[in-house]
Amino acid sequence: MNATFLKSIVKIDDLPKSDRPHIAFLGRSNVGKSSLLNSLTGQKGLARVSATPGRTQTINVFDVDKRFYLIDLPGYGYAKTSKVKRVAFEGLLNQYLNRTENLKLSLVIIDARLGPTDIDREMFAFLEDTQKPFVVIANKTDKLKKTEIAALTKMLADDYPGVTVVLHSNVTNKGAGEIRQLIEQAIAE
Ligand SMILES: Nc1nc2c(ncn2[C@@H]2O[C@H](COP(=O)(O)OP(=O)(O)O)[C@@H](O)[C@H]2O)c(=O)[nH]1
Ligand SMILES: [Mg+2]
Repeated sequence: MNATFLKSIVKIDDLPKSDRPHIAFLGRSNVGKSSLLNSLTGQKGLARVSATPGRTQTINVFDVDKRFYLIDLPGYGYAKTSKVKRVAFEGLLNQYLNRTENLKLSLVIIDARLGPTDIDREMFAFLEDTQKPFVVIANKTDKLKKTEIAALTKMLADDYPGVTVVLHSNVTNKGAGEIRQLIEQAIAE
């Protein structure tokens, strides 16, 4: 997957006008959205990986072979930014989700160590209610024991039957092939 950085935007009107498919990376700050984008494209420095949560307050758009876009969205539910900023930024995320007609798949990344938090569950409910296709990526599985992975898998299967869950780690690259396949399937539809 050969991706190039296209632009960072802070206003929804600045999204590309093309009707190419979009694949979105969603999740709380620091769950590993940018790292996943880098590992899927095999380009380490592509999306900036930040050790400081809440830094990505823009929508970063990447072009893949002039076929589709990878969209690195602002992290949600980050409480430490100022209240005003937080609203604006959730506004941008909301606007994106409500207005993008070509959104073929959202990869909702969660921290496998925590499991889905309340705000992650709100996001799943929003995507279900608005009938937007999504899969859950349980990231940082390198930090879990086998029994913990099994428990998380069971919890997600019980709470969200029918939702595809991929166990992933940016450290071991586990799950990356499966995610690439899901992306290719989604843009082919
Ligand atoms: N152990 C481990 N650390 C990860 C993994 N993915 C991301 N990280 C780390 O988590 C932090 C946040 O990652 P980043 O991609 O910037 O998250 P973002 O805010 O969601 O874009 C960085 O320090 C990454 O190195 C993973 O699979 N395993
Ligand atoms: Mg990021």
